[in-house]
Amino acid sequence: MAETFYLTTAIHYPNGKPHIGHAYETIAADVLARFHRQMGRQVRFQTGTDEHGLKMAQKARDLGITPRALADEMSGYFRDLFDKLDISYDRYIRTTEDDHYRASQALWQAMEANGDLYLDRYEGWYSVRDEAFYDESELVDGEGGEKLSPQGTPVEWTVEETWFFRLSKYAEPLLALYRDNPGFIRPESRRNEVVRFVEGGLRDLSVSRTSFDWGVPVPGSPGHVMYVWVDALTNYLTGLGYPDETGNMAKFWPADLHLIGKDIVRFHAVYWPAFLMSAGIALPKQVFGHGFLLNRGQKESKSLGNVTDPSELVDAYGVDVLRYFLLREFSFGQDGSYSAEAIVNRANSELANSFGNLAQRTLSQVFKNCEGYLPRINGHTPEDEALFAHVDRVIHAEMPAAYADLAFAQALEAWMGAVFACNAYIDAQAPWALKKTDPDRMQTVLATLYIVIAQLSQAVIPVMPGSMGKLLDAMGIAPELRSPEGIRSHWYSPLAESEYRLDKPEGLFPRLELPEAAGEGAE
Ligand code: ME8
Repeated sequence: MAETFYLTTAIHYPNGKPHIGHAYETIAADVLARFHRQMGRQVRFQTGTDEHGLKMAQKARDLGITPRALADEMSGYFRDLFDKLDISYDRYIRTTEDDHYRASQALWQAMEANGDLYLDRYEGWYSVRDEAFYDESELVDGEGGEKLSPQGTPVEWTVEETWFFRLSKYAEPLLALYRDNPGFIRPESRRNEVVRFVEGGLRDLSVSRTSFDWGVPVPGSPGHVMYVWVDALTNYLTGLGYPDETGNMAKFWPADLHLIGKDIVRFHAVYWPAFLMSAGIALPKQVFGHGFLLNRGQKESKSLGNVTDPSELVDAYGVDVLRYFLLREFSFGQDGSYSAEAIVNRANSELANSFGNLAQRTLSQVFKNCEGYLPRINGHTPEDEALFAHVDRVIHAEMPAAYADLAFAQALEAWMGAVFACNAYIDAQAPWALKKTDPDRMQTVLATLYIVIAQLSQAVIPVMPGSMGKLLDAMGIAPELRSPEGIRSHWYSPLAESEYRLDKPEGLFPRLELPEAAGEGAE
């Protein structure tokens, strides 16, 4: 049976429309999902929306609509965006779905059966924006002397009767988990933060609310709804059919990767494994906290209102340009700042001028000088062999290792290096000049380029599925050859012998112009 790979993004709060951070995270997850599928793994990829909690309830109240109506409307925008971004999810989960109520209540009951839930009075600080409880010692002073959460969001004093989860009991088991599985939290800097936090000691966690009713009801405790993070985290199990332990649960759990942003690492690397330990469920293998995207150095957030609609970026630059840019420009674990200029420069220099031009020059020479028939190979020179060796190393060793490690920028840098090598080769070999002097050699040079272009296209399908699919279609390369193994096989000669004929090649990546409003924002 094929190896499985289960990966998830965070589920997004649909209290507003999606922003660039949502697009970034989901694109990265999609690239991984597509990469692992290409490697022959059976992948399950889940994303969706996190629809309960006080933040949703308050936003709906402000708008004068029900939280469900708000969730229905906004969740649709997320789903539409993900379709537009070519996200190949297997399940789009909404936490207001029936199966999610069942799963959350089952997890609750399992924690209760283990003696980890008790009723008490909560008094402390709560941030609605973060949907998080904070200790007094964690708070910072705002400019006006008011108290703020460590994320800089407002906090309010809350007094309620609530259920508590015995988180304190799990400090030692969690530290053992981090010690025994150094890869459990990545990158390293986030792991260190979490270890320090847990070493400082854990207090029991308030896990239900009585002051509002927009949530999953606590089983057997009328008036209590679950703290939104309890049900939110459970989504990763819901999507596999929990509490039914057979089927997809047996096949895909534990998750291979929870891909999330750096602000919610604590929930995934502390609370979530503690809940699972309590319920006797295996732990996910890895939590990766990626960096934040800034718009010209400024934080973008729904609550601050300086949000760029990612859907407009797709309209302006194209979906594959945006996918490529986001993964190429920033080192994945770190923060990054984007702008219209950065997108246009990257797209023009690397996609239009380097790769696009390489493909266009090669295919149009095949079209014109060989009447569209694939050129014949008449013995390779050491220069051809050196190019093959470079491209092989990049696409069979460097890129897969980098993708698997979530080092997307590194994978694409290696790819660009190979594209440069191809451009240097075409300039040095000058096939256009060989047409008259040595047509056999011209054929070999174009055939060599045809092969490496196909390989390089295959290697970036996870990042640019639409454009690379189009290019490989035009080149006559069958879908079953579009994997590292497939493209390694001897497909060229059979294709050339099949008398396959190229159509007039179309440019893949048009040169982009800066929008009129350049300098004033990326919108
Ligand atoms: O946190 N750059 O939802 P959310 C990059 N519902 N990533 C960003 C970002 C930015 N500027 N802003 C946010 C939640 N993110 C919870 C998650 S999971 C069981 C529940 C990331 O809509 C953020 O870190 O506020 C998170 O991973 C995701 O977008 C959704 O954020």
